[in-house]
Amino acid sequence: MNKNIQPRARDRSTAIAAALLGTAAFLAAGAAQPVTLPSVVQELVAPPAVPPRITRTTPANVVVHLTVEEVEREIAPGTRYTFWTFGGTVPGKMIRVREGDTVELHLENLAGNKLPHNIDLHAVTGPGGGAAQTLIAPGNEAVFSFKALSPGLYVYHCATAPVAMHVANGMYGMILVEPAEGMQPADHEYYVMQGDFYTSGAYRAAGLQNFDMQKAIDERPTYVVFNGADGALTGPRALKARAGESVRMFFGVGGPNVTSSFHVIGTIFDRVYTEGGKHYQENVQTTMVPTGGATIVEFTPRVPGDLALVDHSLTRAFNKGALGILDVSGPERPEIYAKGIKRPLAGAAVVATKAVAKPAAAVAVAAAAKAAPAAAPAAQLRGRAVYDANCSACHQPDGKGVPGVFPPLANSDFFQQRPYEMAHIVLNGRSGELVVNGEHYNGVMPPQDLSDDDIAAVINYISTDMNNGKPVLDADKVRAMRASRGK
Ligand code: HEC
Ligand SMILES: [Cu+2]
Repeated sequence: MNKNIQPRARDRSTAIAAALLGTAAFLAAGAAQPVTLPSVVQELVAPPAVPPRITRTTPANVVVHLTVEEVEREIAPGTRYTFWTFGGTVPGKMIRVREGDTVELHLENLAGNKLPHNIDLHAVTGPGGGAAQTLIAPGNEAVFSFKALSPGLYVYHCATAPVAMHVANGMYGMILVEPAEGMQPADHEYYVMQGDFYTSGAYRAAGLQNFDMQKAIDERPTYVVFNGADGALTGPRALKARAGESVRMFFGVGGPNVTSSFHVIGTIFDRVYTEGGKHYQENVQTTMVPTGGATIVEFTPRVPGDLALVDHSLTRAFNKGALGILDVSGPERPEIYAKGIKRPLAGAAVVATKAVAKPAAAVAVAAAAKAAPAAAPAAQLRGRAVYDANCSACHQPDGKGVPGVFPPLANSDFFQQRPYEMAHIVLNGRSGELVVNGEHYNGVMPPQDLSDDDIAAVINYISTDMNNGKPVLDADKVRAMRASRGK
């Protein structure tokens, strides 16, 4: 859409200088508005919320005030990053207009910002999508108007050089141009965008992280997340619906580099407006969304439970953050979705029954362990995050393991005897005969690819929160272990 998103240095400084002259001159030089259109001010709400459906049946002049804000906040629990944003959020605030509307876009680059920015909207018909008209230094406002000719869901993004860096720092959002005839109502509308982030430290490394340009050029993201942070749509921030209610998602990919195989585990999309355009496909499992592209998906959950939004390139979902939850409430419908039955094979019955009885006694101890005061809340949070992401799949979210298959980490006599030595197991893996709480195990634990900090954090978390013990390790000790194993 934009041929000159990377203006030569001279053009760029000219444009910034022009912008510095101020809005009055800029407005005088700008195209006149058709005075006949009624003026409407766009309501802006934070994602995953969406501005209300349009009920107007005639065109308007829609005034949009977007502020560019450079803000430092968490990209993961305990991990901070400086985001560049449209409206203070990633993705930027969603704009919703009607086919035939004139959009009067006011872009303000706050005085406290460090860099020039602009906006290129894919909904614009014309070179650069508004990039040249809106390129401004901090402390300035640009006003630019365009007519929304074609209905659809469109990405907007900053197009200031280096463009990939501005986008990688969160400078993207979406504008929905509703068709003139309007859209059907839906019980829930949500706004979700995927983006890839490149930080100097590893995934979930603690503290303030810098942008890593080389990782971006190599397209090796540290994070691939929905709505600008690991966990932006999970836990208390999960999306919500009741079974039988219709859900519409406006889903886009800001990038800058990674496309999405967008999938919601546990549902089938009734309709997918492929690439955010006019026509829909029906009964779709996974839809491909390019960077700088979008889709509208509609579905109706039928049974209660957690539906997981993922990029079905799954290491992104499970190792880089591209995971969200739609929490569906409502009555069970066993005729649609049965809970099923699990039982041990005939030969294994004795072992399983014996083992299942055991943890019951340990539950009280585990509950007591939970009450133990935390040494350092930040380190403990981090340990928990590392545990949830790397250990819980096998050792179970509550640490009680699976009898005869995965040994317990909660109230484990084996762990309690030499807690610090357990870092070796995490570093190097373990296989062979093992006895935990009198139960025999003979499995394989693969080595875990974690930083020294993360290994210390997770072992300390298991010690304090699952075994009523003390923190036992720091990163230096893990480093020494790593060196001594030649690993
Ligand atoms: C792929 C499954 C898997 C994952 C993931 C996994 N483990 Fe294990 N873990 C095992 C198995 C299997 C054993 C028993 C190995 C054996 O039989 O020698 C084990 C044993 C252990 C033990 C010693 C036994 C005990 O109960 O105290 C510790 C400690 C441990 N794991 C910690 C972790 C930590 C910490 C993580 C996450 C960083 C983790 N494991 C991730 C499968 C896993
Ligand atoms: Cu920018």
